[in-house]
Amino acid sequence: MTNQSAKTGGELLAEALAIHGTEIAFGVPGESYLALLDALVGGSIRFITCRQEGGAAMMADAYGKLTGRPGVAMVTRGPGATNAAAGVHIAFQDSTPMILLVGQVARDMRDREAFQEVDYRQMYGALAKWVAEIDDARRIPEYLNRAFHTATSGRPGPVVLALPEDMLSERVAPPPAVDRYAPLEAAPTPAAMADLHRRLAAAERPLALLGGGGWDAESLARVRAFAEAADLPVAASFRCQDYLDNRSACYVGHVGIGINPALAARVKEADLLLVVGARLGESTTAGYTLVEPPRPRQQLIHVYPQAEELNRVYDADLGIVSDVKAFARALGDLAPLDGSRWAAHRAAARADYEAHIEPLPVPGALQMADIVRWLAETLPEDAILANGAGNYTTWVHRFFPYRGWRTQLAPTSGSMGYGAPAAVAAKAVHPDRPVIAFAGDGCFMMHGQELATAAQYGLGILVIVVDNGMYGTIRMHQEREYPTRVSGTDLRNPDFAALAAAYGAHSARVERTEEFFPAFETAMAEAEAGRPALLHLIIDPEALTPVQSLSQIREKALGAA
Ligand SMILES: Cc1ncc(C[n+]2csc(CCOP(=O)(O)OP(=O)(O)O)c2C)c(N)n1
Ligand SMILES: [Mg+2]
Repeated sequence: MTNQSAKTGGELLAEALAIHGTEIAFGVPGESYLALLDALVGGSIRFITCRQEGGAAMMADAYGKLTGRPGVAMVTRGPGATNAAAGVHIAFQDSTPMILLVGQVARDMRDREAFQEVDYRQMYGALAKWVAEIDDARRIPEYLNRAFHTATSGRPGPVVLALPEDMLSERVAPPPAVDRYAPLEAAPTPAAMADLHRRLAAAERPLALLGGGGWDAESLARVRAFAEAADLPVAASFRCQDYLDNRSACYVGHVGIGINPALAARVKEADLLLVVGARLGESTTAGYTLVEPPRPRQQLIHVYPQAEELNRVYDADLGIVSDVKAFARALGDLAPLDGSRWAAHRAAARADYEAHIEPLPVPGALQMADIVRWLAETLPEDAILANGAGNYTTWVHRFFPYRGWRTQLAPTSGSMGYGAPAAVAAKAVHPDRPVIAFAGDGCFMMHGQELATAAQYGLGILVIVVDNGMYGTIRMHQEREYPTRVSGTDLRNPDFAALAAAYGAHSARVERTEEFFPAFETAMAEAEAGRPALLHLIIDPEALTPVQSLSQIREKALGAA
């Protein structure tokens, strides 16, 4: 190369990522993007080498959730890109800013179905907010500028950029760099806020519901102050339980899977729903029954950062296109509301919530509710709890009072396996905070190999595997729909403690509630010293839900048949 100042596409890409604030990238290497990997050598971006691209993409999602900035994952073409899909889907459904960089075949081989070639625009068309392929290294600053803005503006979400191999290695005269991205913000109009104030002031049984992307701790503190001043009951949408400190007298519970029936009734009977940031998806609305499309019975004020989402499913009485941060600021400017009319309603809803999180005894020697309540008392406030999908999540979601923004990492897409990789990313972002992943025996096997990543980088996470020897959630549905006909849901598991030990993690087997407490203390001491740990909890298969045993679910279904 004669031109000394020329740079490779990989170098320009690494520079652009650094300009936009990327500190960590999660990935699995591939020969399709060697020039990008090369550009990371000696640079400011830390590359965390993962064991499967799904885990890498989930880590990028968790990074995006924790920092509010796009999490970056790097994967190879074909199999790498297809493995990463679950993480991109999570980021889409959770409105998480994320950028997935995918190696691609060389430009002169495109459209021949060359080795591992995939058309990412088609493949990721329905899973990502934006998909593009960068054909010209000189346009990298332009594409990255758009990628960071697209991932963070309006409804945040994942962006996929395909990178032809020869584009990454080509040397070009560096184009002018761009400044660091600054997400754009839509704010509510004064007229909309005045309308909101009028409607709230006239309500008898209002209920606020928080969820979705784009929040930060400061905005949520503003919402909390507004709610507490107005005595307004506030609920969390599915898996957004850490948005409002659950100890606030205004917090009335989780509108998600396993909803408190008393809260479900209150959502239905509310005369005004103030929904901020949440889409009102299937899980939050109990299959579109608590709030019925297209004309809910409740008066609906829907605040959302993207106009297209408003009036898409629900015809709102007042739709407000606004970023949640700007909306939270505007709430602070409203004239005070007199909450005396609904104060008793709020207090009753709060009492229902408090009763609902009291542990209930279940079959067996291991009582998950007691363990989770003990954890809530023992863990510092900033501890981060991650999980994937399965009935084991019910114990955490129901009995753990979340106390701060982003102390919960849980996918609304219900993607199994998310807990362990999310915990790895959380520990990389917040080395000083305790990070605990909950996983089922089924869930852990999906991305549990990222324990090796935790061990490699000295990331002291604790994974709590709740082992009931089955894909419990599906068995539950099976017993409801096809009682006694067990099909495809039994699991014969490895010895999880031995498996963790093989990864270099500290581990222990726990069969009784009282064994958990000392085992936890030892595991956390190991984790604090930078060694990942795993506790293998054996739970009675009968203890399938906090309220109904497996046999009770079966008997009920047989009785109804
Ligand atoms: C990736 C993925 N595959 C399948 C499912 C369907 N699914 C939901 S929960 C579940 C079982 C989870 O089993 P486990 O982790 O052992 O938890 P348990 O329900 O037994 O507590 C399955 C298979 C899913 N949500 N995600
Ligand atoms: Mg299980």
